[in-house]
Amino acid sequence: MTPTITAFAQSPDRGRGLARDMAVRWALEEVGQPYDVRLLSFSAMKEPTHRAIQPFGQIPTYQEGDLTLFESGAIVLHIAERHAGLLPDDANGRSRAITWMFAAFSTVEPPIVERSMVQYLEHDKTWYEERLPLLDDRIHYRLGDLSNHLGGADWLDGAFSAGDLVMVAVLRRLGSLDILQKYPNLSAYVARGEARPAFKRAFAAQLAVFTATLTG
Ligand code: GTB
Repeated sequence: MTPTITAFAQSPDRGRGLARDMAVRWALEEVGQPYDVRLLSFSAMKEPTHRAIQPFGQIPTYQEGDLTLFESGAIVLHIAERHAGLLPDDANGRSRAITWMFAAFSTVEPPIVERSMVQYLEHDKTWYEERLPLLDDRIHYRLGDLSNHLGGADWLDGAFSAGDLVMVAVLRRLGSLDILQKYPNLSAYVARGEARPAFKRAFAAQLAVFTATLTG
């Protein structure tokens, strides 16, 4: 059965692939699973019909037969568990790959998200200029450790896995900030992820949604 995911009808990232449907699309492309996309406006996301499948009124969601999921991490894990290609065959390797998914979401991403929220919501506050460098320090603290762990390896633990997919998606949220460039091995790591054919297909698909909003 072809799964259906939800995504922004008009993504605020203007097609940069930073919204959380991107990781889900990428995972589906990695395993070769075709999918449909239901695009939602901001108001539709807050309707009871959508909240029935996403209690927080957000994207993405994933529907496949009688299974409905939300939370991009849970969706990527579901895809990785049901298809070959995103988790190692051996049980310990699978657990380590899942550990990296959690590390991406729970340890690396929080200061990155907090910085973008402060930038977005608090730029006019008196404390803004003082707060930003503190948040940058917290991001650097995590990136320094991640960089040391990755060293000269291509991926975090052997072959590319769902752990790398999620970690690359998280690091991409640093966008055009001059932060990732200070870690050449992490910049190369993200570039390796973005060079994967599955990433390119997923990126093109979400970009097409944005392009359609310009022409339509
Ligand atoms: N923990 C949830 C998950 O991983 O699925 C978080 C889902 C989430 O944050 N969804 C966001 C959403 O629906 C879109 S992705 N927001 C609407 C709302 O809450 O009302 C977050 C996002 C949005 C925009 C950018 N951007 O413009 O760069 C990047 C990321």
